Amino acid sequence: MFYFSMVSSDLLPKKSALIIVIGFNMKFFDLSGADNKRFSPFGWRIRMALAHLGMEEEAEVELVKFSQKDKLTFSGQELVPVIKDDKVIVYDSWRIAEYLEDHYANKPTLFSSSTNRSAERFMASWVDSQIHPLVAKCVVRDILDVIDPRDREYFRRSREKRFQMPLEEVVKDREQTRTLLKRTLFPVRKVLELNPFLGGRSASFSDYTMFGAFMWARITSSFDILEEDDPIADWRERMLDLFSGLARKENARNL
Ligand SMILES: N[C@@H](CCC(=O)N[C@@H](CS)C(=O)NCC(=O)O)C(=O)O
Repeated sequence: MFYFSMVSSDLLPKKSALIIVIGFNMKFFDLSGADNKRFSPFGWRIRMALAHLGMEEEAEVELVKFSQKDKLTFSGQELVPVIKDDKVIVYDSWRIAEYLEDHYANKPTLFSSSTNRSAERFMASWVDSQIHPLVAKCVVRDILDVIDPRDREYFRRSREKRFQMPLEEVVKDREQTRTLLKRTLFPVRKVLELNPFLGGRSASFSDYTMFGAFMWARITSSFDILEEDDPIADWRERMLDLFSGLARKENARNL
C-alpha cells in the first residue's frame, strides 16, 4: 500500500524532502496481557520508534500472549517484538531500530545527531542490563495480575527460575530497590539538566529505550518507580505527551 507522508519541520528527515511517497506493509508483533494490555518495555521502544517515523498507526499490530508463541514461529525465535516488513523479518528491539533507521532513510532519524549510533547502542544495553533488573524487582509480582490468567503459571515459573525465589520475595523490599534505581539513574538526570530529551532537543531511540522501562512499570503496577520529586518525572511526562499522547492513552495501572 502507498501513503503520502508530510514531514514535519522539527523532525528533520535524513534526506531533505518535503513530501515523500513511501510504501510499506508492516506487521508489528507485540506482547499483550489480559484486555490487550501492551506492557512490554521492548515493545514500547518499537511502538514509539514507529510513531517517531510516522508509521505507528499504519503498521498492523498482532498481539501475542505468553501462551501464543506459535504466532512467532515464522521468526525462528520466541521473543517479541518482531516486525515483518513485507518479506523482511526482524526481531530484537535494537536490530529493529537499526533496520528502521537504515531502511526508511527518508524518515526522521531515530538516532540523535547529538549522540550517534554507538551512544544509542550504549543506552539500550545499559537499560537492558542495569535498569530493567531493578524495575523488574519493583513490579514483577504485579505483572501476574495484568496478564492473561492462562499465562500466569508459565510467567511465575519462568520468572521465579530467573530470580531463584518466589515473586513475592523479589518485590518485598521495593522501596529500597527504588532508592538504588534512583542512584543508578544519575547519568540520566545529568543529561536532562542540559536538554529536554536524552537525544537532545527532541527525542531519539535512547528516550524510547529508557521510556519502555517506565511504561512497563506504569501499565503493570501501581507502584511508582520514581520518587515524587525526581526530575526524571518531568521527562516522563514529556514522553507521555509525544505523538498526541500515544503512551498516555494506554491504561496505566494506577489510574
Ligand atoms: N533482546 C530482546 C528482548 C526481548 C524480550 O525479552 N521480550 C520479552 C517481552 S518483554 C518476551 O518476549 N518474553 C517472552 C517470554 O518471556 O516468554 C529485544 O531487545 O527485543
